[in-house]
Amino acid sequence: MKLCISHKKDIDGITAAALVKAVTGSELKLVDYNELLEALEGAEGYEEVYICDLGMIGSKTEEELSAFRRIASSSKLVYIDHHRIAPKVKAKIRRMGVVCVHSEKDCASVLVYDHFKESLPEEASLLAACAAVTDYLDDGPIAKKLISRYERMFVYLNAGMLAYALSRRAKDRDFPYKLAEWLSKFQPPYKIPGLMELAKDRMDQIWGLMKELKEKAERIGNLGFVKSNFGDCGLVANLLTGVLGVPVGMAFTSSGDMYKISLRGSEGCRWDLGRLADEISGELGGMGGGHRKASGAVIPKSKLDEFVRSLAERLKS
Ligand SMILES: [Mn+2]
Repeated sequence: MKLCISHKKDIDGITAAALVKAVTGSELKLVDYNELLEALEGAEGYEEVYICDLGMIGSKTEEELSAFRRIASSSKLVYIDHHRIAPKVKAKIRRMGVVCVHSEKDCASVLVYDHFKESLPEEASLLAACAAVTDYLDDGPIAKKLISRYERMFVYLNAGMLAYALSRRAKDRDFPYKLAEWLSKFQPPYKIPGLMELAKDRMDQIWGLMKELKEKAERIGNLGFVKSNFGDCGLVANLLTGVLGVPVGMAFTSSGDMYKISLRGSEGCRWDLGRLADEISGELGGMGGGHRKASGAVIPKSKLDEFVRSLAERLKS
């Protein structure tokens, strides 16, 4: 018996799982980052275990490493990923006898494809190429070569359909498994039953949302902001930058007596939104952080106006 634990939240993780399944016949366990440790607990007793597209969480690294060590002592363990990993941790993993396929330059599916290419049909490269597009790594050294085997738009359109269908079905826990099953048969995505309709539905949602944002969103200087009733604050904040033509978009949604906030930066964003989210939320009794152009925070509801004013002020210079 073989097992593949992979990321369930995006097309890269699901495609990586599908390719591993196609080659090894592995059982699949699709999880989110914070569920890796739990999944590792149930991974004993298999001959081979594959872990794909799941970066280690800083605060849990020690526990994850001891789970790796336990599994590697009785099974073949293969770790295929592209998230940043401390060189020390990577060396530790290798010393345990784990096969570690890692590069930050290509997405997990492309690394899986490359690792198994002798055992995969040519068609599998289309799926890896699509995954690279959805993970913003179409510029990766291996991905570039795979994409160039196809007509460019054929790859981008199939990739977009996969990503949109998945986000349309975000609440359906079985959908990632169904998608992995279809992809493991190497069908071009557009032939997957119902996929185009789901993608179209998602486009309708997004188009409607953009129109709604035009009416509801507010702006102070470089900052556009809106309360999101739609859920996906990251998406809304992202759309806002385009709809209002501002460098920074902010969307927030109610969560108990706190607001959850997402910040997104467009091309012209020259501020570190991760640092700003951390600083301002800290000053207001909340918490936050993230990347330069994508970050988040949680703050007490009463502090919302202050957060907006303070952020807009810092985006002046
Ligand atoms: Mn990925």
